[in-house]
Amino acid sequence: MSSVQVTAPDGATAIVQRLGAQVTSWIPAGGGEQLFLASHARLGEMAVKGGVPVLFPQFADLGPLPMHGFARDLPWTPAGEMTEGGLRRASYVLNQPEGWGTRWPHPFTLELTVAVGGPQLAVSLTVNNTGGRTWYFTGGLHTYLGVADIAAARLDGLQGRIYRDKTRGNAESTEAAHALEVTQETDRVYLGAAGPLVLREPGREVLITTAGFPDAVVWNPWAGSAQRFPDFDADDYRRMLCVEAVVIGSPPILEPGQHWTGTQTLTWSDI
Ligand code: TA6
Repeated sequence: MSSVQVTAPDGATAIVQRLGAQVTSWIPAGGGEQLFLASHARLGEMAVKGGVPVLFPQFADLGPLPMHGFARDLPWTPAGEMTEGGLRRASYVLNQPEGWGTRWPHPFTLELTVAVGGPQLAVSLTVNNTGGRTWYFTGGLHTYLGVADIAAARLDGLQGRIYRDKTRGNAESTEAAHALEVTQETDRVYLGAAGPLVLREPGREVLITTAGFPDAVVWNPWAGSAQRFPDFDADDYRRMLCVEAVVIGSPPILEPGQHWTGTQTLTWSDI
């Protein structure tokens, strides 16, 4: 099966693809779809623009690996589901593939847990060093939040944070906006911005909290850059804002047998 629907006792649902363990839909109890999915996304065939792609062991182009590493392009193995405290939890694992040593010489196991119920979606990534040497990684959860119209969306919680702006050669600035409006291509790594952040638009708020992820990325390609994406319709950029939970500035260093966990929790409210 290429995807699984995870359903909480109260009817909240998430859909998780086997490819990349990518969450591609989240509908909280009593609400509508909260995540963006590109209009022409080819689910099950490739990592798609939408939902929650898992980035490991490299964020973007910060190293020699393909953009955002390889975890999003590999099939993960379902590792069980359970109901606990009103949440339905589904887990997926990814072991280092056979013969992978030439691409990434460090044995690892990843575990992704998706917990859905009530107004919440929580996605947790655990990285285990199963080898005999110490290594480090960057990465995170490249969450695409859906919005009705980017012109009316605001992101609160970043004021005063230092960010690297990829659209200006990674120049560093301090965020001045109390409520960030996205009016052009925006591609920023906010360092030490663990949140909480709040995405607001008319009639809706999404509270974004994290544990373990120290940094945040805010990305919208805007009309120009979005033209390069075969799975985007011309107006798709207006329906999305990526608010990513990431670890970039201080990569976690894992000694043999050590693990690291990061969680992003999204809480929807209808205001
Ligand atoms: O996280 C932001 C970013 O690194 C952008 O620079 C942008 O290219 C985006 O991710 C999407 O990357 P992708 O490899 O999915 O096209």
